[in-house]
Amino acid sequence: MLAYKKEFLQNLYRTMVRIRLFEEKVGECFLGGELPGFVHLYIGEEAIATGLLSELNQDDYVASTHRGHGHCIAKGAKIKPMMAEIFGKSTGYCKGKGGSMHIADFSVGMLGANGVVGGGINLAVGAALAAKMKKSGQVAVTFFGDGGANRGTVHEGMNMAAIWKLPVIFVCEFNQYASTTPSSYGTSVPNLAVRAQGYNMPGVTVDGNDVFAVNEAAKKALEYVRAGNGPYMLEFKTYRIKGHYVGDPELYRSKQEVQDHFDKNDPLKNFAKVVLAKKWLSQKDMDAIYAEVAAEVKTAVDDARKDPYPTDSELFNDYYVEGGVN
Ligand SMILES: Cc1ncc(C[n+]2csc(CCOP(=O)(O)OP(=O)(O)O)c2C)c(N)n1
Ligand SMILES: [Mg+2]
Repeated sequence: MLAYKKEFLQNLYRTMVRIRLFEEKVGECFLGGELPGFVHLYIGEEAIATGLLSELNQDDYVASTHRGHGHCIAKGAKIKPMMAEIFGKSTGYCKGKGGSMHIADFSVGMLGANGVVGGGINLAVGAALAAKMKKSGQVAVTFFGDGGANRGTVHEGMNMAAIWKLPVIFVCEFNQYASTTPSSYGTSVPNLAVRAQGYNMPGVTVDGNDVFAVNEAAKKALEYVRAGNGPYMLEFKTYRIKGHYVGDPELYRSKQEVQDHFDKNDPLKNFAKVVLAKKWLSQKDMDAIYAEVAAEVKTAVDDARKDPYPTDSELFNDYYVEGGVN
């Protein structure tokens, strides 16, 4: 294994813990009846967003999914306005009118979570087309699940990105389920990366619960895409630890199956095992980061609880963005 700078390792851990603790809090608040709408948690998949998006520049683009909190956090969105948005408060990213599945922060290249499965694909392809036309050097990353992989938009987007050699990375988060449907039933091949061949782009399958494997794969993909070779597909194998949404009765799988995955393959524990064994970080280093993030998440929730809801007069504002995205 390669050596990494201490600061980089601390940042990886901080981002993974930030996602984990943010999601645990969101789950708790939802079950406490404090949140409107639906929330889909990213717990167990933290290494993917973290290992991959840590390699992007701030002005590179990300188009996300319904399970988007982790992507937003790893791209640099702030957790206070994220939490406020999920609470429906006027201090949120969309002034409380979007909710969990519409969090966006154009200032850090986050084009938005997306309630439409496969809905982020063509946004990313469009952003990549703009980047290519402007010769800005920016890349676009788009996420989709093992279920979303079967949407037409993925195939349309991949073909267009391939023929026009657009700087897009197509990222499949293969977490074994699409809502209640196991991937073994709903998806034609065990490794979706083979589909990249059909669009004449590289496609690799990587362990998505190993942040180092994710990061190495991300660096290779980015080098290829930034060099102007066209799109690239990354498939990350992972497991959805929580229900499809908070409150999902999960009648389609056993508690034992979930527990086994969490005990044997939690991305945070995997990270800790490596960095402690190699003495890259100490337990003390990690505990300090954990405590700092726990306080940050607590403040975000405390503030979100106190903040006001948008007023009725706000209802028809903000339908369009002045000037668009740069
Ligand atoms: C176009 C569309 N069809 C169906 C849905 C309902 N839906 C929301 S999430 C989901 C499953 C998605 O599974 P996957 O792509 O594997 O992502 P995961 O939830 O596992 O992260 C479905 C069917 C939707 N939101 N949009
Ligand atoms: Mg899935």
